[in-house]
Amino acid sequence: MSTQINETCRPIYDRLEKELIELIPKEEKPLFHAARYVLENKGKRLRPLLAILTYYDLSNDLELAYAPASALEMIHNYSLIHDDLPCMDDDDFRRGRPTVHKAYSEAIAVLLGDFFLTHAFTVVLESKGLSSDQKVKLTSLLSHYSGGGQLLEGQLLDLSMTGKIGHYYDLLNIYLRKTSSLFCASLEFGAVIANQHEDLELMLKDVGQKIGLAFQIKNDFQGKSKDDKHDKFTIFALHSEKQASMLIKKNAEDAITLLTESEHSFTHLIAFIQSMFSL
Ligand code: GRG
Repeated sequence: MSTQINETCRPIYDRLEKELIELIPKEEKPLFHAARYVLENKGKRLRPLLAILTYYDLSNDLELAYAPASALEMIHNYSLIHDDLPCMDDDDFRRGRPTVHKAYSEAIAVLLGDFFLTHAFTVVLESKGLSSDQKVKLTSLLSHYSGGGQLLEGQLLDLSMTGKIGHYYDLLNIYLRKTSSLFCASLEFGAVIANQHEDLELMLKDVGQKIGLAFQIKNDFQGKSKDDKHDKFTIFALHSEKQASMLIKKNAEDAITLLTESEHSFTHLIAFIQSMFSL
């Protein structure tokens, strides 16, 4: 990320890190120990940061967004823990440390994923300062985007395409589900916490889809050698590296255009997206 956005986001990032740890129950139980092992190892926190910055640009406030944004990071971590399992992508390392099933056990990894998934809903429902109506909308977004038609279907389609080459729309279908879904949830979270109209949510969903596509294609570059070894269906089955780079730029720029054309001023969100894609 650029220095400028790091300076803007640093206090938000630091506060979010505190919130994430605070939200894990304090008891010394194996599951909560493993939860701290995962969350103390810092990720980029893109999904909560996108939610918080969307809310900030719409309201000029930050406070109300930290807890619900943390729920998004919990869902994301659940999906990574399960994705790393031997029956899925079978990875030994995540963020430079042994994956949960390696550091603890497969049983703990399954249950920790389940814990993060369920706890995310508790966190939203117990978020301070939100109305019941807002909580219903947020939990409904969470269950929609992490559910059977989105994140889970994306993962299943992704696994089922191993060793095969599909059409571009097959790839889009996978990427929109396995990756864009949580970006859509993040941006829509920002709008709901700021009590905005549903029309704005629709536009932000569009933005989330484009950021997710750009992000997944960027991720394909980073994981290319491993994906090739495992015969994964990625953008490189259909496009050259040059075309893939153009698709990253096009989707990220289209997302920014949508935000720029809005009646709201998404200054911080746009700067963050620019920093994500070095625009
Ligand atoms: C197993 C329920 C279940 C879902 C799996 C999200 C997912 C679906 C699989 C993870 C593997 C993968 C390639 C996901 C696409 C999204 C992605 C690129 C995740 C990595 O996100 P980052 O880079 O990770 O934001 P950090 O570590 O920064 O949080």
